[in-house]
Amino acid sequence: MGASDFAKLPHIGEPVRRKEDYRFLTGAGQYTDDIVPEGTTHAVFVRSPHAHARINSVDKSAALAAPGVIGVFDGQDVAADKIGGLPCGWLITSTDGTPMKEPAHPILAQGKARYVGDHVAMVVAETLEQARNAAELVNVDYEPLPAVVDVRDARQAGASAVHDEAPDNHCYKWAIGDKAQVDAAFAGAAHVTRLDLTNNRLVPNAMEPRAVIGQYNRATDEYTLTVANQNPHVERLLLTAFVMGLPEHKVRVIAPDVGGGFGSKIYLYAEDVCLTWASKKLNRPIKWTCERAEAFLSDAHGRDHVSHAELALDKDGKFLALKVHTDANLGAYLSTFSTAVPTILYATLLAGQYSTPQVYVEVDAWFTNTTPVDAYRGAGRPEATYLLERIVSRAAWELGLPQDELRRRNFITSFPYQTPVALQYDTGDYHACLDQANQLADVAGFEARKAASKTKGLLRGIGYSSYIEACGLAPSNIAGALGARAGLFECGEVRVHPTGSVTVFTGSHSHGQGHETTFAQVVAARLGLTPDQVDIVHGDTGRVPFGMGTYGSRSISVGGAAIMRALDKIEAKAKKIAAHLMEASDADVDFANGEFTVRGTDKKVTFGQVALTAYVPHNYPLDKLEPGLNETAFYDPTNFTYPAGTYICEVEVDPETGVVRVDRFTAVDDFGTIINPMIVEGQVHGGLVQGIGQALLENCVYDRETGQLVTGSFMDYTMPRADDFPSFQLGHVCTPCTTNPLGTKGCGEAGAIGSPPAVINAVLDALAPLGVKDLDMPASPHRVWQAIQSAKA
Ligand code: MCN
Repeated sequence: MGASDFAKLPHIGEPVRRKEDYRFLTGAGQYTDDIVPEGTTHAVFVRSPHAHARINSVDKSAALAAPGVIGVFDGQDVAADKIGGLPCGWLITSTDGTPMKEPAHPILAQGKARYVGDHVAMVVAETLEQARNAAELVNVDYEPLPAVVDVRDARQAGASAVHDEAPDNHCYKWAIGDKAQVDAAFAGAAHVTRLDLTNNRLVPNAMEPRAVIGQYNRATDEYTLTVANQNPHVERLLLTAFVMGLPEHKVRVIAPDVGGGFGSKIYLYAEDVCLTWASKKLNRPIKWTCERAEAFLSDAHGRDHVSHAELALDKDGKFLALKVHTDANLGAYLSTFSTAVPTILYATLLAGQYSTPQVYVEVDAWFTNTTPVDAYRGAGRPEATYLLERIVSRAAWELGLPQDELRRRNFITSFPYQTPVALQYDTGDYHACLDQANQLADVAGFEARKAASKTKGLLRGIGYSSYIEACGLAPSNIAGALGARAGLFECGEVRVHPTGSVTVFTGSHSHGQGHETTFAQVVAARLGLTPDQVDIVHGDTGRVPFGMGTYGSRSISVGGAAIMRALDKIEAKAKKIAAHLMEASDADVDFANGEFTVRGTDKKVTFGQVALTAYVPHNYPLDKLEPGLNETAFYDPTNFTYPAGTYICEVEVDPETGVVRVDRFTAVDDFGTIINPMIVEGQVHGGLVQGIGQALLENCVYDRETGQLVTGSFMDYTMPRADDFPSFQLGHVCTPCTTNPLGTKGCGEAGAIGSPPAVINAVLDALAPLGVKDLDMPASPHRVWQAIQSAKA
């Protein structure tokens, strides 16, 4: 079935209420911490209080003698059992052909601790309190060493080395684009706009903290790892093949209800391995649930780029070339996907929505004594969009053009479009998004609102951002060529029951995105059922055949497409059964609205009759047909999907206090065919809140001297709240994706990608009369006030 026929099916585009919300809203969800296997013990981690320190010794004796303690483990125990380090899933090759530096990432520190929060020991006790008390008795002899936390320090000659394997802290130098062509274009430019910027480090804060239960069954020699995770099969593969050396079939990974992830639950973490490993040593189930302050130290952080960009334009404001250099902070160790974020997921997006003929991007990635950095909602694409959309607005101001006008002059208008940085966009209508955004945002009324703000002593500004992202990760052949150490297909199994209801097993994982509803809509639409007749199962390697999980807004476009493939097989087999029932050739059978008909006759049978016949095969052509109606498909996409849109933000700034208030925010997105507009709207709202949060409030700060995490709790790290936002104005344009059978483009990250530059551009527009030309995120009152004072000075 083609994407255009699919879009016309019943339930597609319907705002079906989320099936999963009944259990969530009535307290019937089953999160990892709700699960208490018989005999559960509790783990507490002893974490380094130093950003960098030699570990001279770990004295476990007092902890081992404490009440209730049944085990204390440190790096030496890990080494003795030959448990490997945590692997990195993406190999980046430097421009000189050498592989990235890949120092070992032990699950419990060996010899050195490399960031505040690094795991040094694990205490297991009968109760959580006993484990906590005993953890205080583990006596670690640390010898503090100098620490580097900022890339600007890490890259200095003579900086303290985080790893012996990378004495200059350099992990890799990577580049994309044609430097010579870019230099030539700059030589002939009428105007060059330059910009230095920092993309601030963020701490992901899912509502449910990470949680793990490790269990071992002596009778079967099998492990069960229950973990708040976004991709249980990937977790199992990494754990078994790369770290513990176990056969995959002896480990079952269950990710039950998961309360948000935003990327931070993609990875194989040290805690997951420690609990699995120790559950066999102690022959007891072990549970660990992260504390909120502990999560600030131990969950992979996001962003943290320092960049310089230059945009060359001709006399008419047409972009000639873009040149970017980025220093990316990877933290102390390479987290699972960390190395792909500032390269593949970032630099390849720097063409944006524009027909810039030449783009050259160079990335240096550095180790620092900080928590590892990895993908966080958007992963690389927010960093690309922030840089590009900031420099485009700056260029517009320098040329005296309206922000939207310069964008219009440079939009790509013909598809497919091959960018100079590897990606090929299949569809889009960037003018339509911008036009609709201008209309919804009532840009025509901006000057009047600005005058009204002025009467209150406030400065009003307007900011644009026209983002594009690549999601639906990923064509395995492209990902493999770019260094991925895994395939990125998805798997779906459709099991039709004898009574015609359906259970679907998907390798995608829902942790807030509503898959139980939208995937059911897709299956119901295809089979002529209601969404209530379809159940979606995910998050269990023991039930789902295989899966690559959820991140990169891939689930509907890749996971949904795998289900569509399985449905194609179901339909083909069901037609054969229907043909047998109606004594016709299956080539003459059509299927629509849950009914099989024979072309040119009035014969018909229902999907329910066919399902029953599949399992009650009396009088069945067994030589031609197997009983049963159960099909599995794997789908590997041929391209990414390219959601795009224009966001417009309007702010009021109080020049006396530096306080910024977002007064209006308009987001017009193109997600191709939309399955459930209500869920999509919720996804956009969530993304916007995270993006605007980064622009105005959230900031992860390390002390540059001591390496201590200064923003280690919600007292210092400002999470956005509902009253920080206006009611969002949303609009949609639809150019269906041409490379998947649903026509969908991912929507889960768009808001977080498109919004930060819109906000900062709006603040800069408001402050322009005061001479403020630059501002880094977050535009906190203090920072805005300082910028105003410096401009005055
Ligand atoms: N959808 C739709 N029509 C479209 C596109 C999507 O109806 N054209 C629906 C999908 O069927 C799905 C939801 O919207 O129910 C999101 O789909 P998709 O864009 O495919 O994204 P994923 O399901 O793969 O979710 C991942 C994405 C990412 S990468 C992050 S990070 C993120 C996000 O989703 N983390 C989230 N949204 C989140 N929402 C919640 N509540 N919690 C998180 O951790």
